[in-house]
Amino acid sequence: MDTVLIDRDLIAADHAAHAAELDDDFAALERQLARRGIAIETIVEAVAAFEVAIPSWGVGTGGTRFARFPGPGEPRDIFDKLDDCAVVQQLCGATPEVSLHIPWDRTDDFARLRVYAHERGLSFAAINSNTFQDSAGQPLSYKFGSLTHTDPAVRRQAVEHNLECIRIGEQLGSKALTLWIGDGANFPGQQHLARAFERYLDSSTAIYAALPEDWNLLIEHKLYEPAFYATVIQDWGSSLLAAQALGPKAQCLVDLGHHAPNVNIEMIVARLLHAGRLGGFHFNDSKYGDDDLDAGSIDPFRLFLIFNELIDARWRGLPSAPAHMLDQSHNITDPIESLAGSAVEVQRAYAQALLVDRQQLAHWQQRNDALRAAQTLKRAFTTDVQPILARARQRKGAAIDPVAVYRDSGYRARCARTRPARVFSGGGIV
Ligand code: RM4
Ligand code: MN
Ligand code: MN
Repeated sequence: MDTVLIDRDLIAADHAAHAAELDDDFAALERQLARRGIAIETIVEAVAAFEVAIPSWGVGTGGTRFARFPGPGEPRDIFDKLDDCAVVQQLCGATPEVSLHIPWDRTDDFARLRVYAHERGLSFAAINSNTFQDSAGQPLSYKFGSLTHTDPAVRRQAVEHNLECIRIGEQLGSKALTLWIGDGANFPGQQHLARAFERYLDSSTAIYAALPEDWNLLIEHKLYEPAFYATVIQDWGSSLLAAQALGPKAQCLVDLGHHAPNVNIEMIVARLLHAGRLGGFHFNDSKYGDDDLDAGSIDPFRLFLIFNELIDARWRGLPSAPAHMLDQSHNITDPIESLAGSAVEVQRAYAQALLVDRQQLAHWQQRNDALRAAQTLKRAFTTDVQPILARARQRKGAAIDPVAVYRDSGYRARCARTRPARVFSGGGIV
């Protein structure tokens, strides 16, 4: 990594300021875990190896349907966005990959972009196509759908866009295309529900056929929005049916925010693991209808329960390595702070899940001891793993206190000087 955006001296100062306190807390946790038969070092190593990709659109300030309140020094293009992503990575050490969105991140020189990323210690995760908006110069509109549109010419255009995304992804070194469409209906009767799904299968078959050998197609479901009555790929059932129809490279992607409140997402994860089709996650949190709040900010227990299923599957020897990505929109915080914080929250859930005494859990489950089984899970969830997370960051040269280092760095103020504000009005999804 040649380009350093946060002064290394600041990180050294952060380590010096927090080392003694961290050593103390770490030693206490080490003793506690040793009593439980857990070697803390194995957990630190696992956490240090854990990565979660950043969505390029996550470093811009988001908005709601009602308004967007731009922050200072917002990234102007994908090069600026990569700078911001590199800062997140420097702070938390867990986010070396970036997921692009085309056309939002279009540039005329993707080879240069790859080098630019590499110089900042970054590489590229799944590439995302976008057929939920019209872009300048596009001949046909997606107002009434894209891959499932009633007009075959629109479907062709949408397929062609996805093929172009694959070509771009190949130049960048991506290994997956994420397919999320906004297609659906606002009125009962507007769309033939069965035929729309058939058209989806037809269009996605053409995309699947163009996938390079070592690529995956990640199919992302979402229950509603922008379509408010019916979404073509509405749920994990539709997603799984499509993946199974397409072939082994087609996998389901679970965006946590794309479910109705109270849906048992860990159960969905268990089912997709069973089917061998869990391809990846978009981590975020939600309370009502929003799908892009910071991971772990509302319901950290749910995040833990999802990781519990993943670790359990690993424990049982199921082959599965789902891609991890954040997918958030930051309306009122500095996106860099939110992303670094969210990466840590995802790591926290992972570390807690690694602490579950699975032998004991299996024992209580077998005896139908509901209370003891629940307590076994809760014991792992309520363990304060902060010293483990901080130790992993310290060892990787990231910050022990990422937000403090970031604020001391003055990075945003520097950006505000070099990136002139653009004038916006109205709302915006990201
Ligand atoms: C969608 C979905 C996709 C994301 C877009 C911006 O709700 O989560 O993954 O690419 O938003
Ligand atoms: Mn998503
Ligand atoms: Mn979403």
